[in-house]
Amino acid sequence: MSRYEEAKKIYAALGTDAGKAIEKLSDVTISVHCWQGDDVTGFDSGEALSGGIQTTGNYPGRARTPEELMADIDKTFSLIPGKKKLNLHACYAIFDGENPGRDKIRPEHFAKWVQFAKERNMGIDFNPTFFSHPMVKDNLTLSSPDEEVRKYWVEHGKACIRISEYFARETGVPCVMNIWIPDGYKDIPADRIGPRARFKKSLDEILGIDYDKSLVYVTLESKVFGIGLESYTVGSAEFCLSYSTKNGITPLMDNGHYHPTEMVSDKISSLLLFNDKIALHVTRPVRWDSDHVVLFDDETKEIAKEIVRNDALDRVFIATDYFDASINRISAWVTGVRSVQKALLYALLEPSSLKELQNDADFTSLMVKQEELKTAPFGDVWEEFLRVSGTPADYLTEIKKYENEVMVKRA
Ligand code: RNT
Ligand code: ZN
Repeated sequence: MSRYEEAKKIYAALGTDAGKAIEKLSDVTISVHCWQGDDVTGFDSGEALSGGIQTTGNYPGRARTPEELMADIDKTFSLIPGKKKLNLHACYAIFDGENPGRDKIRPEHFAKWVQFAKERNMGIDFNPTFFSHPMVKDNLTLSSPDEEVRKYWVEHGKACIRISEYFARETGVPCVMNIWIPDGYKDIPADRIGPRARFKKSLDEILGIDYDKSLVYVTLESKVFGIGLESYTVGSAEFCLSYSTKNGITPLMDNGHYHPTEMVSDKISSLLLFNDKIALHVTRPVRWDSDHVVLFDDETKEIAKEIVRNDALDRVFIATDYFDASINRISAWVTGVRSVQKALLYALLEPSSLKELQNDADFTSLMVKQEELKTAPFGDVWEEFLRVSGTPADYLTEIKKYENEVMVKRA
């Protein structure tokens, strides 16, 4: 008997069907962020990364051109099992001629990405880029008191909705367009409501354009603070959640965007009760919103359990969001996405009988059963998932080879 067959029996005795878990996981799409490949640099502005987010490290091999990034995405995706979608930022526009500015970017500036996605049979998600740009004034964009600045970014938001529609039409897969602004203040503000009122107005203006809501899902990502923006963030949790609920868009939670003892895993159920869809940025905050590579750790497992237990795999847009420049970037990419998938598989292997133990107030058995599951032969089921999806279990050898043959040559 193979290790997987043995494992299947053990899980059956625990009350779950490992074969069904693999089948379900094969159907889950992960929206993979493109920005791990080049340290969130993009191609459109030549500006340093701003907005209170930071990539650290200078491991060799950063993708410097669209061609290099596409090649790295291909290598990365070949080592990730299951269904994928490509998550782009507006700063990854590819200009053949002149750069018209972020307020005037058009679908044609993403034609090469569409071709790339179509050839690989996948959809595209999108993000307007409200950072790393000279029009970010005093750390403000959509909430700026300078009307010229605010309007510029409103136009950017509208342009991005058009591009998102184009992605959806071309690929045949709806596009999730996520709005996140870095706007905030380093020190104690004198007016907290003013910037939020302007942000609200800006969002109203962006969403006021006529767009096809079956093609574009607009999501809104909140944040607690950023580097240099420690005292006040315009797009706080309360703001973003209230705005989303009131305006029928989708809330997005990034698990690096809350106070350290606040857990996104605990928030998912509440949001599911009040929203048709919700969106996630899965990351790993270490002491702050550090965007470390996602690992198969407790909180990632707990987030996955909440999605699976609540039967919400088709209601949660799962995207990754991390950037590590201190290790091989492709390995970072693959490890992070595989960790999310491992967590989902782990959750899919949880027996539903645990809920009954909770309702029967049998917390003794609940604790023992939960601990028992931790040492069940999960790895053998994961390896079977890799096998059926035709992905090698060992990705390190392949990546080291690519590093030597391709990445180190990028001087
Ligand atoms: C920043 C947010 C945001 C970005 C990306 C690049 O704190 O998490 O999602 O990471 O848009
Ligand atoms: Zn995020």
